[in-house]
Amino acid sequence: MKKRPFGLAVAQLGPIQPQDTRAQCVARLLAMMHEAASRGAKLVVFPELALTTFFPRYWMTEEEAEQRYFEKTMPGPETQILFDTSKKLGIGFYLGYAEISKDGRRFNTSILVDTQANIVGRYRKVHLPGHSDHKPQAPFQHLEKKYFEVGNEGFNVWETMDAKIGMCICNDRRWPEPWRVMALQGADLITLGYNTPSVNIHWPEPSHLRMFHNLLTLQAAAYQSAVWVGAAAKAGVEDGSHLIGGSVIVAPSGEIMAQVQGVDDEVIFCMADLAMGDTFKQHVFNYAAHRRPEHYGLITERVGAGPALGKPPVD
Ligand code: CDV
Repeated sequence: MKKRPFGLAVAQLGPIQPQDTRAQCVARLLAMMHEAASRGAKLVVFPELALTTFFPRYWMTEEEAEQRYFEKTMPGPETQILFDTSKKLGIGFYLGYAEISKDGRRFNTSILVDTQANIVGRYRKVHLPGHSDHKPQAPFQHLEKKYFEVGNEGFNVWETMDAKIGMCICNDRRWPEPWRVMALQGADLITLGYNTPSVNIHWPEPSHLRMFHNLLTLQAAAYQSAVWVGAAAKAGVEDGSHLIGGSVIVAPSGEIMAQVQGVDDEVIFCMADLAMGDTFKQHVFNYAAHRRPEHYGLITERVGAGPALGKPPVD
């Protein structure tokens, strides 16, 4: 099978402190965009909410959050330079940020920008973890359900940059459904950014499980969806709260092809052969030949688990 090389970079961000400015964050993203381009990348994946600290850890009014942390336009005054540089270097990018839509709604959003700096796609996060009430007893909050609406544009794949590229964000990676919906659009590559705290505020989860589940979901999903995965974390200690990091590039075989070494700003790169996904799609995961959707109805009929449907055989 003819190779389909695609230069894929993932740019992990070290911590962004609450006092750090947009301009400082953008300067760090630009430095990594330059490095990614110099290593031959056609696309660089940045994290979820890459322009600010992970602000859902703080209780504040929605109005204050909008003022401090949300983007009213994209590109905006501070982010225009990312687009100008992308065009100059001929590199596309995935960027996560807090979006206020034209009609004033708040979403946890990512965009896909092509090598000519056109915004070709937008994804608004569907699976919002955490809570909307104030939990003063918790070491920090996880208020995505307070600050964001559930995304209203579904899980899409865009044909761009000689590939079929999908997007999701952070918690989405733990659920099989987004992967399958994007795989059913023939995705070659699925991109995502994430902010995963090292502490689970809801139960005393052993800390090693945080990274285990991160890699488990990314590797299983890459294999079961026959896609490449570029997953970019925000990492390290933000204002006393540690984020796990662990950014990776995973092949459709489920193997990790590149992984960060630390919890600072770091670019990883792989010349991904998109044809590897085609092989899996034509054999073990030939969906047209082997899927049996007539037996998957409960996936869309039920939200939570309901009664068991098994009965003794009658014949
Ligand atoms: N930003 C996230 O969506 N974080 C969640 C945490 C809260 C578990 C995640 O799934 O990593």
